[in-house]
Amino acid sequence: MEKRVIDAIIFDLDGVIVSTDEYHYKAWKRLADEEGIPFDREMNHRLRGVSRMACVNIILEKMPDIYTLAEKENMAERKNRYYIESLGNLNEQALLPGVQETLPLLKKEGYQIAIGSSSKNAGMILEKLGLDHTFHKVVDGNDITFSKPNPEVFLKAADALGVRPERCIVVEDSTAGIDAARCAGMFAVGTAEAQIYEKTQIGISSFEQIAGVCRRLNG
Ligand code: B16
Ligand code: MG
Repeated sequence: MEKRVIDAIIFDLDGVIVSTDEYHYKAWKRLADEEGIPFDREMNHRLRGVSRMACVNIILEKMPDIYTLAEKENMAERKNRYYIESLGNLNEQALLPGVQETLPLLKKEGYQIAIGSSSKNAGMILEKLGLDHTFHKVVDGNDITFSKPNPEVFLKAADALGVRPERCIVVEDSTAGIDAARCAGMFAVGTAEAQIYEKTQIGISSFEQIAGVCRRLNG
């Protein structure tokens, strides 16, 4: 493995910290079924990490001229309503395995930790999970102009932490997020389906492995 000095770890939110990726899927599925638009889990993979409106455009890519911009915006707003409804009972039980134990450990080892999420709901989700004071910085969909695969969210997180991009690790479950991390010059760690993505530099199968990756990189 290449050697780097790592000072900070930037985590994606949906699908890395918390299982809200499944809630996103169910909200899009409900909308698509109501509209009679074909939608399955395979298409859902392409929605990971990208903004709400970009998701609408992916879902409608085989019928680009059927819906007006206003109708598309309405679909995005409806999906968000379904999504927020489904988050009603969200609590720490939705945290992905290993998160609760590993985050304090990384902080204890001296790493800066941040969230770099495309979601505009990130603040509310972190609050429900009791993680609103855990990360040193949170950069989300409200802070950026371009969503992943654009590197903006991760570059802003590194800047907020005061850490150079090459000293950051990004942990991501989406290919768009891995592309964004590489474009930012950061070290890209992939979980879930991003474990086997060609641009992922290390794939991990459990969250606890992040501490080991940092130690190995720091030599
Ligand atoms: P919202 P992440 C992303 O979050 C999700 O992966 C993606 O599926 C979603 O469309 C995007 O946030 C926007 O979310 O509609 O809540 O603003 O994975 O970057 O944490
Ligand atoms: Mg994600």
